[in-house]
Amino acid sequence: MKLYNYWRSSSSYRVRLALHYKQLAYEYVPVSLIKGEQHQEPHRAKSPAGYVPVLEVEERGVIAHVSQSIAIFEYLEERYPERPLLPRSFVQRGHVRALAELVNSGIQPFHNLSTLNHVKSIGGDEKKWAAHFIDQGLAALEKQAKAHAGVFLFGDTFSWADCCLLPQLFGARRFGGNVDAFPLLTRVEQTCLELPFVKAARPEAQPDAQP
Ligand SMILES: N[C@@H](CCC(=O)N[C@@H](CS)C(=O)NCC(=O)O)C(=O)O
Repeated sequence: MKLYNYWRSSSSYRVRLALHYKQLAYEYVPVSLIKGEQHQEPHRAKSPAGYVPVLEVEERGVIAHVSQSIAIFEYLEERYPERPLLPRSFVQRGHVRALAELVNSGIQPFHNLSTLNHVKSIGGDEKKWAAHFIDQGLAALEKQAKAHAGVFLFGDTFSWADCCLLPQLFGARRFGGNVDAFPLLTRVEQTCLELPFVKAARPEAQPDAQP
């Protein structure tokens, strides 16, 4: 497998967490969002929408490209069910998916690079814009997670919810969000950051990381 990704992209970080948790080997292929490589060939052929991450897989001799981090989670879960990242019960799976979506559709799109560039181009304050949606989204996540949190964001097993939480807190700090206002989220984060597979997936540990 190859992962086309960028060290600081939160959706890329989600997928690295899933791959490292499942102990799946992959080749790291950097795509620089700062240089605009996501919009150029050869990346466009793999992601017509111009996004990272993209997971390249080979099934029965055919190479395929799976994009969108949640779709990649689904692919990995079905293809490699060992070391699951979803609970067994259908209701619990629904709860974990809901936590992941609070981040995936409720926060990250608002601070995506192309969103911020557009806000700026129409005269908006992109930093204030991002901070607003991050604070609002993390408050919703903190509230919703309370009912079922354990050692991790959902129960006592690492899940998709944690794969989305860690990159979102990393992103929140980048954009000046006040993460200390969310004691449950930061407590789970501290626990996760001690785990060796998390350390391996962190942005700072990637080959294209910048100081
Ligand atoms: N919902 C998508 C989001 C993909 C996405 O927004 N990727 C960002 C980086 S986190 C990107 O490639 N942005 C490039 C751009 O906006 O030009 C996912 O979960 O993979």
